[in-house]
Amino acid sequence: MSRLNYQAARFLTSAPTLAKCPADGGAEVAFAGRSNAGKSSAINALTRQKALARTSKTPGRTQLINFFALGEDADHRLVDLPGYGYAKVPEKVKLEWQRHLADYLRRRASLRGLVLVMDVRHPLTEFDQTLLGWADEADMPVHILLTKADKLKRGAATSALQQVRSRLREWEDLVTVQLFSALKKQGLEEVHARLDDWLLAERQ
Ligand SMILES: Nc1nc2c(ncn2[C@@H]2O[C@H](COP(=O)(O)OP(=O)(O)O)[C@@H](O)[C@H]2O)c(=O)[nH]1
Ligand SMILES: [Mg+2]
Repeated sequence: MSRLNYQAARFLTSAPTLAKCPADGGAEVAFAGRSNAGKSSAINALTRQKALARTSKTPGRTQLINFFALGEDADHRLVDLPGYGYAKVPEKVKLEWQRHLADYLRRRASLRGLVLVMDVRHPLTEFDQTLLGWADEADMPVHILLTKADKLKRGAATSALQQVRSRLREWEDLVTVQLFSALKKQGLEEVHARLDDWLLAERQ
């Protein structure tokens, strides 16, 4: 059983930039990942809501940072970051967003951890690796979801998991990895446990 009530998640606000984010108090966990990786679907599965974070077959539309509060107050938050890597976004906009993201990781005091969502069939893209580098610099723990695990046979999924773990061995103090499927609701408890740990930890 998770300690926080993820089903009670509600939309709080959207922000176009870090400067317009809600007050930097309490604790939050941000979800990042390539467009179409399955980020919104993961948030919906974790909160058992069908359309809390919009899912879309047209990736890359959301360029806003969306905040969700777990319950009445806004002390515990999930944050849906804009997806990256969408081809139709102009290069200038991409670079601008990357700068914001790096700032957010460095400066957001309430940010306790990053959930990095990757398609299990296409893990560790170039920008995933860039992001891991920034997280490392910011000393920000990362939990990786290898999602869409339902698209692979069990053996292939397990071997993808092992490969990613071994490629990330140098970061094993900061990074954890698991298989996930929003479609099959696979791996929810493991994510909830990680989110509980981060969101309920005493500030150091
Ligand atoms: N089979 C399968 N498809 C998924 C899963 N998660 C997401 N998808 C599909 O992948 C596409 C992109 O998902 P979405 O959550 O919008 O990705 P986002 O751009 O990262 O937020 C949609 O068509 C989803 O239905 C999953 O666990 N299994
Ligand atoms: Mg999305």
